[in-house]
Amino acid sequence: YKDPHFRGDRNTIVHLFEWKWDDIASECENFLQHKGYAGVQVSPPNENLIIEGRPWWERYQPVSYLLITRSGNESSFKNMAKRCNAVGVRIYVDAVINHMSAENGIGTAGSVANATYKYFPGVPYGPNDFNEPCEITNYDDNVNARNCELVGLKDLDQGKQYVRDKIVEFMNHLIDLGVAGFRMDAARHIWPPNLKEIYSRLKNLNTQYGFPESARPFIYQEVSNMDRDYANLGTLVEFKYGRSLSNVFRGNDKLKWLVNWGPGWGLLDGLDAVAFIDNHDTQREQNGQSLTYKSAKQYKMAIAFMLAHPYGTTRIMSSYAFTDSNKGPPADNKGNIISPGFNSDDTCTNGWICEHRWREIYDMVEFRNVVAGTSIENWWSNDDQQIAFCRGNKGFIVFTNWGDVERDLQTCLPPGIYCDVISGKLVGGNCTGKSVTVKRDGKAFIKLGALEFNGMLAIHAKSKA
Ligand code: LAG
Ligand code: CA
Repeated sequence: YKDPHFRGDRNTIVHLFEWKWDDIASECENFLQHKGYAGVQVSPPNENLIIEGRPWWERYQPVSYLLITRSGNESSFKNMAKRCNAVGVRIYVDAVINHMSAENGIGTAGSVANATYKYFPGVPYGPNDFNEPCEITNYDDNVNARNCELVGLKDLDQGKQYVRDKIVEFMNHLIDLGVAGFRMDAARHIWPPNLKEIYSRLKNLNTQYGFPESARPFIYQEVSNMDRDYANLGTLVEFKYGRSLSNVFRGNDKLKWLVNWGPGWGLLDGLDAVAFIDNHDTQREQNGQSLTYKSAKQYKMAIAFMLAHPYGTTRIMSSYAFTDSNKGPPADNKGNIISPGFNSDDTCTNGWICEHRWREIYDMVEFRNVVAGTSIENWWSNDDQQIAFCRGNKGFIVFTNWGDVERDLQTCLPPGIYCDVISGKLVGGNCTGKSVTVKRDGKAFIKLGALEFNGMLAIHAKSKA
């Protein structure tokens, strides 16, 4: 359950938050495959409660397991999985199985949600399929956190065979349709032995979509405190990763201390972790600790560091613009989601931010592919806010968060002229941005000013002029 089944040396899952399935299919074909992205995390695909004003969080209020939402229906989902897999991009589903909706109403497929009496005929679930009502008041108390209602959401009893059967049926249906794995929403609120049984009954990934025989789905669980009981079952999203790294790139800590980034900073083992800077929740936190697209320079540095560093399975957030934290995706007055449009420089229009289309970010996804399998060598720091390191003899990166870098540094690369992939790129043998001349001893004179547009410089084996 810990292998994401990426194709080749590709890396990184991009969370295309609230995107429509048809748009994701096109994005796999037109953009993601060419930039080396390995997978897409999609918003919950099953029917959710329609909530007044259409906040994004209505998708975390399930009404049934029918695959009909504002993102599309089952046939568009199937088409997306087929087209993305065909170009080597995997699909990971956000699986909301801890609970059903908190309120009464109608779902996106027209099913009734009777939360008061706990009838969800679209599944169907009835009152006996839920835990006794109580409110979660102590996240550190396993019984309270797992058997009570998370913000009032009706809490399913995964201890019941019937409930597990319905969940397994739902997830296996998605495996049939070609998905590679699941983000387990609210996993911390589900008993590990019940999750274990659910995972064990999942089918192997569908070989028709290019997965190897006996491939188990990739599982990454939303657990905010590190808990071995969950890490034994699959991987975990590592919340500390983005918070600590954001703190560093905000200037509250020194870059030099990143020398032992990883378990040395209290993080999980990299093989157990999905690493990310921000997600759809943390980017909405009041006085949040995580950098987001709103602090672009610092944010791009944190992401560049994440992608340059070998730790973890990496995930990039791809957002739409918001100030009101409840605001749903760009939509017309009937509530239909408006597709992103694209500018000539690859960035998005129509209210979509599309961090994954920012040049510095996708160029670092390529960097990570090029250096796959190598380790960090020749770590350098000025003992303060400037660092540099090599990835084997394939890549080299420099950061400054304070003061100008103007000195010779060891790049570990074979001699030659390389294009910096942050300030520009290699086009027809020439660099559109800075170039770096690596001398015979592997050293190069590096110039990177603290006030430049970007706070990093990166070269690699495939950016040689
Ligand atoms: C998650 N991870 O474990 C999601 O990442 C997170 O976004 C989900 O909460 C949560 N678990 C439950 O799936 C989101 C919003 C909540 C929202 C909830 C249900 O962050 O704010 O709650 O989805 O839609 C909302 C209201 C609450 C209200 C509740 C029930 O904000 O005030 O009590 O609905 O009506
Ligand atoms: Ca629960």
